[in-house]
Amino acid sequence: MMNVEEQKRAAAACAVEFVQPGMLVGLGTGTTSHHFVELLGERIRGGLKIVAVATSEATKAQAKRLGIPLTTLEEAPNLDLTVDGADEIATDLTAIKGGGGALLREKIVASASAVMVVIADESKWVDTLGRYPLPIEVVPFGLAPTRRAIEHAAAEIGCPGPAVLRRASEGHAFVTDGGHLILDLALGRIPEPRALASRLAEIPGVVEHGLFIGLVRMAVIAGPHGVRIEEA
Ligand code: A5P
Repeated sequence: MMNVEEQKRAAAACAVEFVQPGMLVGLGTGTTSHHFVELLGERIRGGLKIVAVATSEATKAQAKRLGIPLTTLEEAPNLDLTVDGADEIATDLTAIKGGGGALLREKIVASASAVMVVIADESKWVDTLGRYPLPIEVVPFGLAPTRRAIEHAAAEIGCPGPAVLRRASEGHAFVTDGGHLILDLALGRIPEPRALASRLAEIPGVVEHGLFIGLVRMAVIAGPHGVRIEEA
């Protein structure tokens, strides 16, 4: 029986087989993506030729260490495939991302990709999104009214919950690679992700939210006994 770390590794190992020679590949962020990048590095050492775009400074550093050739979306605006983790993925393949704080770059990279594949252990697979607090990236200026507007928007669509400023382990506010802050919106349940997504997008001060809707083509889910593929 696989433990959670082995499940993450197994999902990553399955997805790394989707990478074909010559592809432009988006590299996700987080502990599951970390396995994927490591396994991709092994394939590259074995002769695979691809070029990648990283979704965070952390992933960029890992890819550089492993000798994975990197480019930017300026050089390569159309990617073939992005493989990334998720905090939650629902049966309709809508997802919550941003637990690692990289949601903005992750969403830009996923949107620039022909195919996005999510890799996850079974604990991320849910009927309804929302048990995991929704990360929302905001600009520091005007944090208090932005937070109030976010809480108001959530209450309006019937899922009230506090938006809590994310802190780094040292206690100060967590700052994203783009220099923004994260508010984690604890809702418990998001019955209508599309409605919430469009309300959040209207709020000045919100840079991006962690709801990924219509972006995920395939999910590779690993449970204690093996891996399965869910398709949209
Ligand atoms: C990073 O910002 C996130 O979107 C991650 O992809 C997500 O939090 C999953 O991370 P883990 O693979 O570490 O659970």
